[in-house]
Amino acid sequence: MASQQDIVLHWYPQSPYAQKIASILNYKKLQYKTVEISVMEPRPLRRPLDGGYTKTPILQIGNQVFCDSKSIISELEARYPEPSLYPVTSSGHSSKTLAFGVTHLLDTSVFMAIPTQFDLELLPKALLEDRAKMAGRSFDPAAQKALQPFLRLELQAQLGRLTQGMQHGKGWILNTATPSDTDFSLYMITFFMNMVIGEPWVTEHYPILTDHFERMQPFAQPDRTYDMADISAEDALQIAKDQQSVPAIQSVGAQDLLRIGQQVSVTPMDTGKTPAIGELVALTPQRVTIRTRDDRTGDVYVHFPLTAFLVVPVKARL
Ligand SMILES: N[C@@H](CCC(=O)N[C@@H](CS)C(=O)NCC(=O)O)C(=O)O
Repeated sequence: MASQQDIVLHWYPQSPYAQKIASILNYKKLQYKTVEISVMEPRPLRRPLDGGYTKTPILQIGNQVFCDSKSIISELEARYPEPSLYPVTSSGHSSKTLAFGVTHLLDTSVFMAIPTQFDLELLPKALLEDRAKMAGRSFDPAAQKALQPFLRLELQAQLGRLTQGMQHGKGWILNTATPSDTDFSLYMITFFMNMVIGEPWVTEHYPILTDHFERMQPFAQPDRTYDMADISAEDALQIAKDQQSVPAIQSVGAQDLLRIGQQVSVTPMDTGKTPAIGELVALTPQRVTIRTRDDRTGDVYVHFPLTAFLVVPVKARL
């Protein structure tokens, strides 16, 4: 292992998922660097680090790169367990299973209901085309505008159910003494709604969400992210090259399906279905790790969660 590995968040500030990860880095009092990337593809200088994965954020630690917030969070929690994102509940049980369920709901169904409220006519055409490609369908701004009030009813139905057990001024979603992963996801949801629909609407209709968002501020410390050194994409590649290490992961199972050393593709199963391709170096029940190589970076190990990702030998790509 390299003795000192820099943590580098590849983000753009408008990305709710990137804000979630930045807030967790801040909560865990970690020192990190940021690379501000473009809000859309192409990102040629990110490619040597992500193997082809196109979503945001990714977290680089030396020459190890973690893709998708699930893999980023599990790595951060393993390396820096305190303060934990999975505190025990008031009844003394682990919050992990609950966090998996409610965070999943927030990150999928609730999250996807929010961009329906964008005024697509105001977005740059190139960005719209990029997001249509990511979603795997075309966008019709006029049709979306006509449907918007009806789609808002659906969003409000979800928010109404979500907030029914919350208490104003106190408590965390999973009944823990300190915020859990799920509170950071809800923070991200409110951040996203404030950006898309506007803070006054959110506060008028869901004062409980604004209250939760405000109570999260001292933990998430959004201003602290800007105190971190912002480096160039080239500097991030150099960090990978200078800080070479081999991950110590014991592969478990599935050897009958996938062979260590073979070329595999790793593809998100929801949106942004662009495969990352590399040599399979490790597979565990929760994680897949591939290796890519580039003159600018040396070996890069790219880690993905297995939940919501499909790993197949390259010949049988999705
Ligand atoms: N499942 C992913 C979702 C990440 C995601 O959807 N990110 C959005 C930005 S918040 C994205 O990648 N947008 C397209 C892009 O940045 O090119 C995660 O948990 O990290």
